[in-house]
Amino acid sequence: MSKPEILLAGPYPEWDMVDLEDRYVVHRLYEASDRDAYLKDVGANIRAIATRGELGASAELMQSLPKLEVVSVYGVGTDAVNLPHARENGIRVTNTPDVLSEDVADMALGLLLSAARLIPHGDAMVRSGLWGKTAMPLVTRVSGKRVGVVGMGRIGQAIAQRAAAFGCDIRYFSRNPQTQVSFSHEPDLIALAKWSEFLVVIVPGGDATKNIINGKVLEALGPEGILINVSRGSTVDEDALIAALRNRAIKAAGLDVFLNEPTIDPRFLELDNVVLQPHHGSGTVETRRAMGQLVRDNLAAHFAGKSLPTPVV
Ligand code: 8YV
Repeated sequence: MSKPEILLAGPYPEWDMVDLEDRYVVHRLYEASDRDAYLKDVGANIRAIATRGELGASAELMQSLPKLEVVSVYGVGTDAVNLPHARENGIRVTNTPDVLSEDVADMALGLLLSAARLIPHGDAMVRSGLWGKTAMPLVTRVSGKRVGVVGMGRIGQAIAQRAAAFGCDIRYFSRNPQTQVSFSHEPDLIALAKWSEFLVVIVPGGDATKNIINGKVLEALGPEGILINVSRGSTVDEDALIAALRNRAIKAAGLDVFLNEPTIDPRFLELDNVVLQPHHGSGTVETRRAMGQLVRDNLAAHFAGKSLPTPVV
């Protein structure tokens, strides 16, 4: 039997490629200089897309693949996949939940510690030989503070547990209270921001949460407040955030996600009160291996006619 043909929307680690090449005819969209011409050339027989969280799959891409059956996302977020289009056209969609929650939560705490304790600043000071010549500023304590978590899904819970281990007081905002968690639900985001010393954003991306962190929320967080975003760039109004950081309307931010990745707004680079990461919350060997395995397990289950391990649609 001939191997099914699949489209890779973005690169995968070598350990996934060995298995993918073994089972499928793999077409690498990201290597094409002319995407449209490439899709015209190879699209007719493609039955699956293996994509990444930030790349997703647009309706246009799916439309260009008449035999498309399944989209497997290497990531938990499916905001970049046109889910209504997939639903209407009987295209299955899978993602990689759970396996990345702990690492993304670690990144949130890492950014919080970095932004509050000025760890990148201290590192630069030591490297540049300024230690002893200039004073390291006194920094902000993390333990025991009030932490607001925006979004209390699996990753939000992992963040809250970590902050609780630091002796922090935790409240969260979400559309509905989560009955399985013991933290206090705050239905008003502005009230949560006012109460919080640190505000950590981990809601799914997409239209429902676009710019949920706006100028008003940042104003409520206030000049001693620190914002952490490990969700999607779309959840934060970047103009408002840059203005708030510039004017010291908030103290600092730690960001793993941006609107235009990887070509982020260059104004971020001029700020000394923001810690920047290249969307790498899930980027540990352990988690990326598990994510790749789940992508491959979903594809294998689909082509074997079995139920999908982690279906979204
Ligand atoms: C990944 C993510 O970095 O899970 C998600 O939704 O955005 C991240 O875990 C990404 O999917 C890898 O490309």
